[in-house]
Amino acid sequence: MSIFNSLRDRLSKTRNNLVNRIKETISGKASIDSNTLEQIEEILISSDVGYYLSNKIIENVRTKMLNTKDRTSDKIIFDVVKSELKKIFDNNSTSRVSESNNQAKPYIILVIGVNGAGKTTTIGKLAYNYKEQGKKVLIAASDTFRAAASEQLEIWSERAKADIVISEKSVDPSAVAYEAIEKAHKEKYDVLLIDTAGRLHTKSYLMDELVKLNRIITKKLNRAPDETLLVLDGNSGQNAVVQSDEFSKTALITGLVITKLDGTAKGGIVFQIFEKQKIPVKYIGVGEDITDLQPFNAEEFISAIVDIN
Ligand SMILES: Nc1nc2c(ncn2[C@@H]2O[C@H](COP(=O)(O)OP(=O)(O)OP(=O)(O)O)[C@@H](O)[C@H]2O)c(=O)[nH]1
Ligand SMILES: [Mg+2]
Repeated sequence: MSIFNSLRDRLSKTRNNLVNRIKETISGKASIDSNTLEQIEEILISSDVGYYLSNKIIENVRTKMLNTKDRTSDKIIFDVVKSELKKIFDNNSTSRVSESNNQAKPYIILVIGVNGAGKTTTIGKLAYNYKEQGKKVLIAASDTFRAAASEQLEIWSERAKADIVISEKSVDPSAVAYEAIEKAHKEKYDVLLIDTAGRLHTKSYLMDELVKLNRIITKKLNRAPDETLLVLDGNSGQNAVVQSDEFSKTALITGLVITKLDGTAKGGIVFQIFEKQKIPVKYIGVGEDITDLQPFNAEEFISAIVDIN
């Protein structure tokens, strides 16, 4: 199965919600009227594209449809929706985040987010991807907060055949990260992935801990982490937008990972988050297995959820 087909398959809940429902809405209509466009707008909103973007897309569809003779063809509607969705990512020039430092060695990736978003799973998948590329990979268990966190991460490190630093004695996440950076330098690792505890932005002591972790890493490295990935659960709707706002106040996020897109009909959240934050979506999680992380490609993603053939 090609990557494209498998992506389409994994995103089928969002796809069915969009494609099937839009088709049903158009089907049998002699012309596309305002009422129909409103219904399509509702469908976009129900996929979590968001009110603002859905409205903007439909207004553009309306303008383009006015100039089109054949207003009943599915294809025209889908083409316009598709090109409007693409525009969201094309307007990338306002991105406020500098490119991550790809050349650094060890390349340090800090993974943050709220409880249960999929941080540890994403680290396992990333470790596996890097190992597949022939890199030497180390993982740091800086989630010292949750009792079973290290064991869970250890299982992932074994699956990925990556090494791991777990501190027996320290409960300080910064100390674990420090130790892992020393080891990564000494033993010439290519990549170091740092797992962190889930934290709600409302818990200020945990946010302070994240600030400290960043400070210690930056001091030890003489540079900021090369990548700070914020992991967002694709099912969490508006909360994901709030989380990206709040975490941005504490850390310089260089990329987003949006997980669990296989289990939701609301994959449109990807557009809404990008539109609001202008932080690049680097990866998407499309399942629970080690191979279920894909680099995000806007064009492929959009094709997978709205192409009708
Ligand atoms: N279907 C699906 N499940 C996922 C995906 N990513 C993570 N999960 C599941 O989400 C649950 C939570 O994942 P974790 O990786 O433990 O999340 P976490 O952010 O590390 O959680 P805490 O450490 O408790 O904050 C697990 O059951 C994972 O299997 C995904 O892309 N698709
Ligand atoms: Mg975890």
